[in-house]
Amino acid sequence: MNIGIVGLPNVGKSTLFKALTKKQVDIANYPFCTIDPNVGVVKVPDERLARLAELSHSAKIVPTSIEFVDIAGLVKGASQGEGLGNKFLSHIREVDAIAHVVRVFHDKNIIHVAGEPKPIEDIDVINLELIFADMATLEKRIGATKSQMKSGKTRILEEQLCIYEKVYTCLESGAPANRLDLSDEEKETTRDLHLLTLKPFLYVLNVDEEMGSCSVSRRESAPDLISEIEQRLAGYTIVALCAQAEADMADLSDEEVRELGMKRTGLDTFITVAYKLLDLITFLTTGPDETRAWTIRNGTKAPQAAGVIHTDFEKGFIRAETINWKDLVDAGGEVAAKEKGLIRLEGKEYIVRDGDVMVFRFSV
Ligand SMILES: Nc1nc2c(ncn2[C@@H]2O[C@H](COP(=O)(O)OP(=O)(O)O)[C@@H](O)[C@H]2O)c(=O)[nH]1
Ligand SMILES: [Mg+2]
Repeated sequence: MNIGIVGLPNVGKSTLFKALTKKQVDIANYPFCTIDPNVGVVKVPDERLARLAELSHSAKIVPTSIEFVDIAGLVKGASQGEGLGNKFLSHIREVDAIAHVVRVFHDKNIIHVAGEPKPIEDIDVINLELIFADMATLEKRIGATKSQMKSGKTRILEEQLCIYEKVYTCLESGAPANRLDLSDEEKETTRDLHLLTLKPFLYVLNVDEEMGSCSVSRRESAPDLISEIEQRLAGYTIVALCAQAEADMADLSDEEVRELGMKRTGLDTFITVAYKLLDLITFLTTGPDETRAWTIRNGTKAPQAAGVIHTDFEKGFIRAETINWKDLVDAGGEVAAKEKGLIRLEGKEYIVRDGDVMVFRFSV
């Protein structure tokens, strides 16, 4: 599961990526400098791990991770092959979700492709390119479906056509397809089209350092421009951060960050919401060897969750001793939690919840 970092050139995508991975990538002050997408595997911050590790006297902590892809700048006309157009669009097609970086910061030394950053217009430029690309994909499919129907109308084809047209109408109105509340069945029908705007979106506002890193949901602290953007993007997840400050902090120790009065919250918030956007949740295992976070898709049942650790755990699954991490910490440990009857025995149909601490019983 991965997230593609998308946006106009020079908005701070590579800077954000560098902050994420602490891995030096090619950052230069001109468009199209990033041609091949860079992939970075990033630790997901999780406060629960340290708390559990303390409780279990674990020798080590193993966080879970997600993958970010730094995709080079999209420009107006990309869907017509402008810039490095089609290549970029095909990179976007390969990611599971899109983090759209929007330049809000001011810096006259850094060229903006359209003269000056106008965040709302910039958002539309990118979204329109993605929408145009999807419309082209759908036009082909609608045409093919119609000609298939000429040689034999079936109910399935009619239903498919109806769904394709519904999505097309949405795009035509200028809205991304993820604005539609498609049923699971409708999503299944459109899956093989790999539509760009059907992927989940999140917006990263790259703000001036003085604006600080904040979650935009704390509206009272957000400046006017951000409120305006927030209204425009109602319904989508938005994170405001200063990519440059986050990248600078990536090279500092925790102590130095504290001394400078800075906070890493922006980047951590971004990683956390990206993880949620992918519909991923974490379950935990803890013991003297290690405390570890494991990633599963929301809705995964216990045996399949066990299978993430080891295929034998899934094949020979019997049951899972399960407790919420906070209950375990509050109880003061496994023994006390057992005495209090807080550890549940869950079977094959149990749907694992975020924050479950699990011990799998299995036989092979
Ligand atoms: N002032 C300021 N400059 C930034 C910020 N983020 C990135 N930049 C600068 O903007 C330029 C383009 O950034 P880059 O990450 O390469 O943009 P990309 O084309 O979107 O990948 C670089 O010179 C960065 O140092 C920021 O938050 N504030
Ligand atoms: Mg770049």
